[in-house]
Amino acid sequence: ATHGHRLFVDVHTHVYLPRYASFLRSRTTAPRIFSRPNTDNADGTSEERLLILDNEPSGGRPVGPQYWDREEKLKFMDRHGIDVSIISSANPWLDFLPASTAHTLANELNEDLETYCSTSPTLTGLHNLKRLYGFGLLPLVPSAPISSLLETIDQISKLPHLRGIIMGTKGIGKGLDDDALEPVWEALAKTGLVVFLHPHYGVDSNAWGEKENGHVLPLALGFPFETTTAITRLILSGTFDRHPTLRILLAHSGGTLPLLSSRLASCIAHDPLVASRLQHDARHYLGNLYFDAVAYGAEELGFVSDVIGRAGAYEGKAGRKDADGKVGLDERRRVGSERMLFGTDHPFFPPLSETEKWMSVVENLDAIESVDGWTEKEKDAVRGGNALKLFGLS
Ligand code: 5CU
Repeated sequence: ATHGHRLFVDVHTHVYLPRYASFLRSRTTAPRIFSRPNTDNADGTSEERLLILDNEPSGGRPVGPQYWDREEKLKFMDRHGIDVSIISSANPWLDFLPASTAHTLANELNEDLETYCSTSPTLTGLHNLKRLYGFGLLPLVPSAPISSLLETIDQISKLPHLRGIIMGTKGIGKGLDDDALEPVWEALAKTGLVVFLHPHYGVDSNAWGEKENGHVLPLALGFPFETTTAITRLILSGTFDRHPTLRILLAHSGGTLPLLSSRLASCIAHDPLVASRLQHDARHYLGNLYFDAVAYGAEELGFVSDVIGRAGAYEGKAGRKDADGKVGLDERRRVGSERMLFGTDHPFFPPLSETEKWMSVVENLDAIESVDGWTEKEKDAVRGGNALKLFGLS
């Protein structure tokens, strides 16, 4: 480790496992990987491109070993001083498959990921840790039998290097607030597996207008809005009242939920259909959640920690408990920072031209370093200590 005894742990870092990449190469419709002549030079070589969605601009994006090769992941980690990564399959996971194929492939990919991690190098020094751990996959596809989801949760919970699952927002077709998923939340709460909630679809692309803006609007806005809607629906379904020990990690610092949680609370309080449904004010539930620190700005991270840190003031529905002597900003930020965790989004957001370090990583590390009110202890925890605790690695 390059930072003394303080470890850097990346909780938001993806892979298309070799078996999944081969599967995508065998497909003729999105999602798929296809070859085409390399447009950068006319030397007759071809390049592989990944098309995740049918309407992606410029025929998808170039892909290479950084998407599947473990050596590339480790090189990236070394280059950025990252000691441990908790890797997850990248979107769109198994969403597009029929239930039985999804079940078989999920089980195979979970075994593959266990091997990928368990045979990774051990960290040198005091820590008896591997450099890679993982989030497994559930066969969350339309009409999946709940029994196949429960079986796969059981499989993952027995694979020692898998510490959670990554999940999109569709559930088995009706979203995460689908009553049919109740046994799944129950099983996840019981196993303690961390659920990494991650977007894929964005929102209705009509919102993006007619100007060509590349990938910017769906990625910068659509992704976080999708996460915001999914987690808000889960909160409204009372899932956290029934399963307060569920551990859900939200991609991209929770999207816009931190900014909108007081508005959400107010809308609930003014809606007779929902007002009596939840045990707590909506702001309370942010204290049940974990947030990656993939927001690219110190002010945003500070704000998110502030909002998480205030969640404890909203137990029950009687309004703010500490309305008279509000807890100070530093204390709220300290409490909130315990639920925030460094991430990179590798191999997405590669630099447009060759650089030693990736701007996307440097920006996220600089942001953590510069949050007002976070002490060195809190910054260290966000860079790694919180992840070691959450994933049972300390
Ligand atoms: O750049 C992108 O499209 C993505 C993506 O698809 N998935 C992700 O996790 N980050 C960025």
